[in-house]
Amino acid sequence: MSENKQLEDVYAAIEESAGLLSVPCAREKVWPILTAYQESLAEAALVIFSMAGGERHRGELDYSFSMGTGGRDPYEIARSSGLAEETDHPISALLSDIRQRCPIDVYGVDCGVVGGFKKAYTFFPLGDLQQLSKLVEMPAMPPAVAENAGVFARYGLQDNVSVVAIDYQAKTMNVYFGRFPAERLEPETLLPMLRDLGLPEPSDQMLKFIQKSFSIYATFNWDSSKIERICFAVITTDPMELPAQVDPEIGMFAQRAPYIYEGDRILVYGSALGPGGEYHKLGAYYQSPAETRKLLTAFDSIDRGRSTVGGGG
Ligand code: GPP
Ligand code: MG
Repeated sequence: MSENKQLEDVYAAIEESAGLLSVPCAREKVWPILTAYQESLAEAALVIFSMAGGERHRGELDYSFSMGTGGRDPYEIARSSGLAEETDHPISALLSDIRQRCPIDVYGVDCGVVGGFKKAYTFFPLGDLQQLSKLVEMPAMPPAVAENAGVFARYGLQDNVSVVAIDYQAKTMNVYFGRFPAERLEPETLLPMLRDLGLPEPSDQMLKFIQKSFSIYATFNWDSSKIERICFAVITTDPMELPAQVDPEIGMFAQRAPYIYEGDRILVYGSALGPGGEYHKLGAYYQSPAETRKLLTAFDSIDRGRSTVGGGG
């Protein structure tokens, strides 16, 4: 397939997804981003369309894709293409701090149809998850990560960092924990951890959802020692998981988001908890090529027998 045809296909799918959510999609906003990352998209990247429920999140569709580590990093591309503003905020040095110190398997990029370029992701090798103690030594890391690291260590997550996300617009960063034993999710372990992190108690339905999660991620900023939110993600092909039940728009997206692989649609649901309460979200895999299945397993719990993904896979 020619690169242009491929970008046109991705663009059409973004437009269709935005349409499902009544999000205005302007070609002049999305197209420059697709062309800036054209080479990555041509590698048949993993492509995910995401949305979140509730008033605060309505009106946006995010599109994310994976990116190889062979060339420039995603933030360098964003800056050189004018998609990200230059800043003297410490966030601008974080990706290079991580690159210098950690093995990176693959990058990721996250953009909004409305908001434009937002995030860069670093995915660590599955067999070489990173230690929180290594992250906190990085000069550009928000101090809040060090301030909360003791809590994560107390609950056994210190060696399980699977991904870091850097949100250049929100000036926040996420630390993702993966491949942890199921016990970490049991209420006796989880509830004291959330309390120690200064977060409210989740509802009973969220607590039940959390039991199935393959990834826990916390959001930090540079201005506060407090965690902004914590999110639990469940990967499945079930279009009726909790977020779809509580939010009809999430349910609709779970049934109708476009995708181009065999079998059932792969869905990653999230439930997030912050000082303001809970909200839910969904990422639907649009493209999930065999060679990037690895990424899927990074977030998967197949090895724990708790995932319903499989089928085609
Ligand atoms: C979770 O973040 C999303 C991912 C880890 C998917 C990335 C996949 C790629 C192929 C790049 P989120 O969107 O739930 O976090 P936030 O709340 O910060 O938006
Ligand atoms: Mg998101």
